[in-house]
Order: sequence, then C-alpha cells, then structure tokens
Amino acid sequence: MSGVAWHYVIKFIITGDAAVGKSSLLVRLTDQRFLANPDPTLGVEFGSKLITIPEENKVVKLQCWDTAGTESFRSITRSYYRGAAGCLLVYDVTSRQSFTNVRTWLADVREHADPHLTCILVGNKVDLCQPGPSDTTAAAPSSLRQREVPTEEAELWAKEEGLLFVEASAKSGENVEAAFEVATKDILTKIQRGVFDDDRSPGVKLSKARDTDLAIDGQPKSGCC
Ligand code: G3D
Ligand code: MG
Repeated sequence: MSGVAWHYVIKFIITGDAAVGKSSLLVRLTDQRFLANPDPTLGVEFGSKLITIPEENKVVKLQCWDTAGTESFRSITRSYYRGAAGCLLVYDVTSRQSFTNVRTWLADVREHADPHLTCILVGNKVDLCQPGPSDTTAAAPSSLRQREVPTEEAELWAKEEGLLFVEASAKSGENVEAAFEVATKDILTKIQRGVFDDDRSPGVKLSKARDTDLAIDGQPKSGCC
C-alpha cells in the first residue's frame, strides 16, 4: 500500500520456546487469522502492521521479527535482538516448562538487546483453558487443557522483572493487538522522555513528514499517490 503515513516505525522481536505460538501471534496481528498448522519457523520471519494509538495521536508502523525458538537457530535470532525497541516474550499458559524457560530467553534478550527495550510477557493459548459453549472462540471441551501457569504468578514475576504482562490467544485473537499496543505506548513514552531517539536507536525511526501531514487513521491528510 503506497501513500500510507506513519509517525514512527518501531522494531519488535517475538521470542520464547518453540511451539508457544509466536508465529501464530504474528499472523493474528498482521492478517487477523489463525493458522491451523503453521510451519516451524526457520531462523527469522517478518511481519509488519500499522496501528494507531489515539491517546497519543500517533500512527505507528510495527516491524515484527518472529524468531525460531530452537537452540540451533539461537545465534541467528540473537543478531535480530540488537536493533529492537520492543519484545514479546511468549510462553504457553498450559506449559510450565515454557514459563520456566522465559527466564533464559529474557537473559538472552537483556544480554543482546538495547537495555531500554520494552518487554511484554505474553501468556498465550488462554483459549485452551476457557470452557463455555456460548463462547465460540473458546476451546471445545475435548481440547481443553489444564492451565499450568496461574495468572497471578506470571503477573508477579513480570512485575519483579520490570516487564509488562498480558494473557492472550492467537487462536481467538484475545489481547493480541492489545499486547502490541501496550508495549508501543510504553515505547512512545520512552521516545518522549528521550530514552529512544532517531539517531541512537535503530529500533525506532521517526517520520520525516510533518505532524500535520499525518492522520491517525493511517492515511495522509492530503494528496494521494
Ligand atoms: P511458535 O512459532 O512459537 O513455534 P506456532 O508456535 O505459532 O508455530 O504454534 C505452535 C502450535 O500451537 C500450533 O499448533 C498452533 O496452531 C498452536 N497455537 C498457537 N497459538 C495458539 C493459541 O492461542 N491457542 C491454541 N489453542 N493453539 C495455538 P500445531 O497443532 O500445528 O502444533
Ligand atoms: Mg514460529
């Protein structure tokens, strides 16, 4: 789509164990659909999406790098951490192991990424623990799984580590865009405080257009191409 205007481009990485739903979250964000049988991610995949943050009156282009969660690709995925301003640290609420492992992923991110990076902990697959015949997005009773990570525990750990936190479902779409929005708002605050800037931070790019040329619906106010 040509002629689309934005105030900022912000680079995100999505990381966490294999099979927690990283690629599914990205596809849900960019295409508003759920992949039934996603291919395993080889190295790194890319997706992009324009979102509006009405409170800030800003249009932001998210550039998201979805990384492979397997050990064999770690050296490749680490190289993508460096320029990121935001990170989705994903685990599966039905897998205690994936929650235990987010500690290692966080340590990796902290070692290789910008120290000011905004990180949001995302507990994915909540649909698997949500029964309810009237709710078409919830799991069918036969596919219900036991939750292994209580919300309160993850929330507390996120707080201790200075992370934002949300539970989500790539399958139902619950809180997927919200996860990116919450993290984006935090990054915009950091931009305003001068923590990130156009010259020093490769994960944030400022539009060269004047503010008056941009409308928050993502389209230029005047002119077309
Ligand atoms: P990854 O990119 O982290 O490796 P994928 O994970 O996105 O490839 O997803 C791994 C598996 O989990 C896929 O199922 C996918 O459909 C499923 N999945 C991802 N997100 C959700 C979710 O929110 N809810 C449910 N119920 N399943 C999800 P398969 O069957 O292909 O292994
Ligand atoms: Mg993947």
